[in-house]
Amino acid sequence: MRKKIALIGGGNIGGVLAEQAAYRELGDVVLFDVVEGLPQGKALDMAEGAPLVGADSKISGANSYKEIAGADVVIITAGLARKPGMSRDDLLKTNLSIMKQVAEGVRDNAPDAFVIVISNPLDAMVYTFKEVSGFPKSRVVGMAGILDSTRLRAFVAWELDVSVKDVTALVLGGHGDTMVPLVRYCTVAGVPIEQLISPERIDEIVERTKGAGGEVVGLLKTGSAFVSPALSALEMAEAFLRDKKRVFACACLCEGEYGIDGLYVGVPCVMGAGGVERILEVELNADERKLFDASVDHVKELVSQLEI
Ligand code: TXD
Repeated sequence: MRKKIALIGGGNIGGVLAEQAAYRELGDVVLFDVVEGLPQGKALDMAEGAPLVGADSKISGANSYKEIAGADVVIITAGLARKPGMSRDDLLKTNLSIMKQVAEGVRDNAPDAFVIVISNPLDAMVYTFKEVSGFPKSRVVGMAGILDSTRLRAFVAWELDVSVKDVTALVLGGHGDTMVPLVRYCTVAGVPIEQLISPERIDEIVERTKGAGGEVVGLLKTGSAFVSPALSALEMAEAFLRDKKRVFACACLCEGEYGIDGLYVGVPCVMGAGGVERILEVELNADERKLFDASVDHVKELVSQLEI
């Protein structure tokens, strides 16, 4: 019996999620959107291509939440994306009302699902979903740090002309300009990058990581990154579905961890069949702690604007 994956939002990221989840046979896929025909058309196209990849997952499109009944995993991209000149926080008001609607739909139709929120502003949207749905914190997580860490890994690999496979990285904090790339924990096959790259170049790479989302928005002009976010969320979904105990930076509900009480913030966690199974508290030096606390303060301020 294949698992069921519901994708709420059939836009740029939702489309890549549906294609990759189905073609990798992570489970049967239901692509949900409010636009009539959009999810159905995308699903039909992907289903017709399945013979070419030999994938037998069922792919369907839906405009009714009834179609997501019993989903094991729900990945949410519903909401507006940034345009050039916009910050992620500018999306708060519009995406807040959408997220409330989505949370009710998921709560009422897929009450046992593991939920990955992608919509921006991420830290506020995942908090909103948790508050409205009432799901346990282990089953509600935000996708952000894994993407930011992946971007840092790519930049380091390009700098050193080494395989992207051999670079590891951790980016913590809020998913925005205050995110905290932890240089001390970034390595190439275990070798700290500070032994391989000059301080000046490391600073430039850190700044590029923090601005990477905006860099793509500036080039695309009509929307934001969609392939790397989708693949990041699929790593999380696969860790849950296949109980892989992966360690990622994700937006998790911290209740005491890192001295945070009751906020979703990007921290390292272990992800498996229990969802967010535990949060790893890594040692932060004084400078890292200062940056992390500033990022947490920004998330706190953003969440304080929510009227849930
Ligand atoms: O790292 C991250 N978390 C970020 C997240 C990385 C990149 C993009 N980030 C955010 O994801 C972005 O700022 C947006 O808030 C979401 C989705 O981005 P995407 O690029 O997929 O946006 P699209 O292409 O506009 O798709 C959004 C879809 C679109 O088809 C709408 O019709 C649909 O959302 N939508 C809804 N679906 C369900 N229910 C409701 N109410 C709804 N409203 C709009």
